Amino acid sequence: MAHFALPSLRCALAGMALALASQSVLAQPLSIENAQVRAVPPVSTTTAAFMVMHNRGDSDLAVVDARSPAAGVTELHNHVDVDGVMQMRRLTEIGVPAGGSVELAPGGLHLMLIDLVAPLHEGDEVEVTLVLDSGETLTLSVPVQRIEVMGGGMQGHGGGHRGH
Ligand SMILES: [Cu+2]
Repeated sequence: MAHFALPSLRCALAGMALALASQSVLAQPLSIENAQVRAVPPVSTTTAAFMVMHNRGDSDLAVVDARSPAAGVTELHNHVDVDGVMQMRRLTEIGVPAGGSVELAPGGLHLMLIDLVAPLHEGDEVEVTLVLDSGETLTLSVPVQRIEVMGGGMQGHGGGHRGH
């Protein structure tokens, strides 16, 4: 009988471990959902990462820097409409209000991965570390995914850096 009881005990333990893991994430004010890195052709030396940032804390926070071993430089970016032309702008921080969330999505806020050290393939995992204004860091393993282009806004994205 003990043999049959074991698997469910293991399940319970795994469940507890999961609960503990998510609790430690919650102890950190910032939690990340839906993170993804855009799959790009091998010739491309830049790509972008998107995600939803939730601030579970009681005070506003800001992501002030990001880095990744997959890229020489990682920057915080936004798209702005300048006289009808979408341009990318580097930001010094991305603020996340207390109890609120901010979405990094194609055509808007994103993390820019510049000078990729190697081609990224769909299905790869890219390590991305976010640096908060508190000095805390949060390291994520972000899957590389094909991201459909919605509308023409993203057309200028890849060319943005090359075009300057
Ligand atoms: Cu960008």
